Amino acid sequence: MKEAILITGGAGFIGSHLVETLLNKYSEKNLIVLDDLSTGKLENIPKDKKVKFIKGSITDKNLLKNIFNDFKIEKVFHLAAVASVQRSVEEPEYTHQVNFDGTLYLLEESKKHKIEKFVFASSAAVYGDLEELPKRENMAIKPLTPYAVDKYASERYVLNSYNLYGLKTVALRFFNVFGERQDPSSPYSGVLSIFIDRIKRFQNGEDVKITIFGDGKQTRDFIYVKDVVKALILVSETDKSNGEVYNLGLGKENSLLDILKVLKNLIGELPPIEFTSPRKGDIRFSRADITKIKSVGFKPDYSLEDGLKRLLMYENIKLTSVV
Ligand code: NAD
Ligand code: UD2
Repeated sequence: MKEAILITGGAGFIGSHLVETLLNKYSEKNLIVLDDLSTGKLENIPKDKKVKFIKGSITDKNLLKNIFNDFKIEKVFHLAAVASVQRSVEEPEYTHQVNFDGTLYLLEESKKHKIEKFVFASSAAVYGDLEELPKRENMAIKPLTPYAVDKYASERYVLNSYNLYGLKTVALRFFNVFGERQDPSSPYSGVLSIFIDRIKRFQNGEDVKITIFGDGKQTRDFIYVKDVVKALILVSETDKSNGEVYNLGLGKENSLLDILKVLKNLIGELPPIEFTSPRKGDIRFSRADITKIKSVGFKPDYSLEDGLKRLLMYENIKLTSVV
């Protein structure tokens, strides 16, 4: 039987970067990408004979059974999800099936087949709008949306599987991830993907604006996607992480105004900026305490500015100076 690593959601933004890195790192392993292409794209998946793409849903129990019977799955990186909070509010039942039931089905197969490690993509959304900063893993949580509730419940099932059944598991609470291939097409897409899209269109002569909801002083802990991949692989390789949850950000706060300043320095002229009312339920400040993940050896490679430069170059956006 062929040994393989299963990446759910591998056609998506973060998952596709993970597949790319795993392909370079474990050149002898087969990589199985399970994705229903609901938001992911086929062209995101690297073309390589070691990568097998299966189009299907994590809610399809028979499909999961077949995958685990056909391959010797060693590790699971579980990233497939309804990743849009807005969609979770509009479609809570569907979201629950994917974001919760799907996780449970994958855990069941993983347990049955005694895999080596199960890595789960959770979210800083579990903290909700509690004000205390920085966020530590052992702080109170306040999941305010179906998305956040299902992420938290999944997280607990994932972590309890280690204590109850000895399945080696770990969960990471991603803060605000940005980078190449993040889809800017929805108003609820990651703010940096939207800013970069507007800059690109502005440089192409389109009449576009950057919209800021509120005063722009709200902060987020942005982390570049390659550092997210680095952390996912790191926690998958150490037994110290078994049954543990970790925040994943840079541990730094940047306001939208700070970021626009950085972008202006890199690019020169920005599109006009329009300030409008804050979004309902918007969180004012956010920052991760990353002491815990650092204690297992995580060290980010990219500052916010490094990540932004790479993203701008990928998008062929003209920079003012050679960087
Ligand atoms: P994404 O939408 O690009 O990726 C999700 C992938 O899952 C897509 O390829 C989609 O087609 C796939 N998928 C959805 N439903 C599925 C199903 N039923 N069966 C199989 N595949 C399915 O989003 P992303 O930003 O890459 O997010 C990846 C993970 O990280 C998600 O679990 C998300 O909740 C989590 N996360 C992301 C961020 C962020 O800032 N991007 C923050 C916190 C948590
Ligand atoms: C993130 C997640 C969201 C949920 C939430 C929980 C992303 C893309 N979103 O929302 O799914 O988990 O955390 O806390 O990861 N903004 C603008 N202009 C724009 C777009 C956004 O000003 O064109 C603002 C927005 O109002 C917010 C900030 O930028 O204050 C960041 O917005 P976001 O949607 O990228 O991320 P966030 O943290 O609100």
